[in-house]
Amino acid sequence: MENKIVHVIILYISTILWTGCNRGPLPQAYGPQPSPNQLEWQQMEYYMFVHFGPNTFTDREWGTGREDPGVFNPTALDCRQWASTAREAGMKGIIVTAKHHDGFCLWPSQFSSHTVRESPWKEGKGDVLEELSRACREYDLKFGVYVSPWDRNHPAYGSAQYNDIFAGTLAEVLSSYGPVFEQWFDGACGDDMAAPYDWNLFHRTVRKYQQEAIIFSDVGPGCRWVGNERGIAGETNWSRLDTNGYSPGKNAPPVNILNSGNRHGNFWIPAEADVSIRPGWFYSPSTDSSLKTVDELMEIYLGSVGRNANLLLNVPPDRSGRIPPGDSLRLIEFKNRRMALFARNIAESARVEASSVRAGNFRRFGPQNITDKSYDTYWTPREGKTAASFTLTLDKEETFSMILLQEYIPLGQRVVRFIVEYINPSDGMWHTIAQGTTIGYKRILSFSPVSSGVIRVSILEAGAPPLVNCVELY
Ligand code: FUL
Repeated sequence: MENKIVHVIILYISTILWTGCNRGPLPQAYGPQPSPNQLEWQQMEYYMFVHFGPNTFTDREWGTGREDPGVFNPTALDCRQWASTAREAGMKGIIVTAKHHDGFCLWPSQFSSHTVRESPWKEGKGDVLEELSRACREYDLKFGVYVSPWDRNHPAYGSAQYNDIFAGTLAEVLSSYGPVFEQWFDGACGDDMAAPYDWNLFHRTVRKYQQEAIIFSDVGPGCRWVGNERGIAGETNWSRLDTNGYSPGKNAPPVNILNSGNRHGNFWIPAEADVSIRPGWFYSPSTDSSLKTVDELMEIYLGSVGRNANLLLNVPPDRSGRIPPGDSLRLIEFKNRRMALFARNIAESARVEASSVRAGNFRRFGPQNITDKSYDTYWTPREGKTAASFTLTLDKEETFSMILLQEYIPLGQRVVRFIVEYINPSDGMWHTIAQGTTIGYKRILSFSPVSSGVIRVSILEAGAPPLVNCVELY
C-alpha cells in the first residue's frame, strides 16, 4: 500500500515537472519574417536557369526582336533531358526564359506574332513550356518562368496599352502550365517607353494565377537580385531590404545594397544569385571550351548558398535543344565535389553545451537541437541575451576545414557577428579559426584545416537572442 502511494506521488511530481517544462512562451519574432513560401523557396537552395530562344541560334545575347522566327529550329529538343540533368545535378527546379527581351515566346501566345507557332520547329505546333512543365513534374522539379516585360518585337511596346498586353501574356503563362514556383522579372528595359511599367498590375496578375509563386526582381517582393551576375552574395547578407521609393531596373537600390541587404530593412526579401556556367547566358559554339571549372563553381556555391542566398545556375541548351554533354558533365563533377566535401559531418555526434539556455524548456531550446537533423528545433540563450556561445566536444580529435551554420529564420534573421574558435591540443589554448557577420538561413565558412576535439561558436552580436538550429563540421 505504502509503495503504491509512493508511486502515485512520484507520478504526480513528474507530471507537474514535465508539463511545467513544456510551458513557457516561444521567443518572439524579430523584424520581418519569411512567408511559408519564402521559407520553402529558401530551402530549395540550388536550381537551374535556362536561357533558350532565337539567340541560341544567332549567337546573340540580346536579340533585336526582328529575327526571322525561322531561325528557331532545334533539331532534337528534349526538355526531359534538361530535367534529368538538373535532377542528377542536385538542383530543385528550372526557370526558363519563356520570353526574353527579343519578345519571342516559347509558347504559342495569343498576344504575339513572334512565337514558336511562327517557327518551323514541330511545324509550328510545338510548345516548350508545355514540354518543360511536364518534364519538371516527371522529375519532381519545380517549374519557374522568366517573362521579360522588355519586348523589342511587340508593336505596342512602350505604350500604356502594352501594360495590359503584358498582363495578358503573363496570365497565359501562369494559368496554363500548372504550379509556378518563381516568376522572374528582369530589370533590363529599353529607353523607348512612353508609359512606365505597371508593376502593380503585373504583381496582381501573378497573385491571381499563382498565389504561391515567389516574385523575383531587383527589389522582390519575393526575392531580390544579388546585385551582380557572378553569383556572389555579400559576406554580410541580410534577407531584409528597404524598397520604399525603389523599383526594378534603373531605379533599383545600389548594387552594394542588393548584395548585402539592409540590416534593419522593412521587408523580408532574400537574395538570389544568378550566374551562367558559360560566359554568356545563351548558348554559343564559341563558348564550348570556356565552361566554369569545378573550382569556380565551388567558389560560387560558397559565395551564394554559403552566404545566405539561393543559387540560380544558368545552363543553356544548344542548337539541337539539348544541354551539351560538356555542360552536363561539369554539373555532375560539381555535384560530386560537393558530395565529397560534405560527406561526413564530424559534428553530428558531438556533445553540445551552451553558455546560456532560454528558461522554461531545456529540451525545446537546449543546445542539443543544434546537431539534431531537424530544421524546426533550435538552441536559444535566455531572453534578452544577444551574445552567447555553444561548445562542441567531439568523440576524438578530428581534422576539419569547414563550418556550416544555420539560423532558424521563421522568427527573423538575427545574428550580426560571430566567431569560431578551437582548442589546439598542443598548447591547450583557444585559437580563432573563422569570423563572420551574418548567418541567416545558411552560412558556410572554409579555412585552413585544423585538428581539434573542442570547437566553440560565439555569437558576439545579434539584434535579438540568436536562434541557431544547425552546425556542421567537415
Ligand atoms: C539580364 C538580361 O538582360 C540578360 O540577358 C539575362 O537574361 C540576365 C539573366 O538578366 O538582366
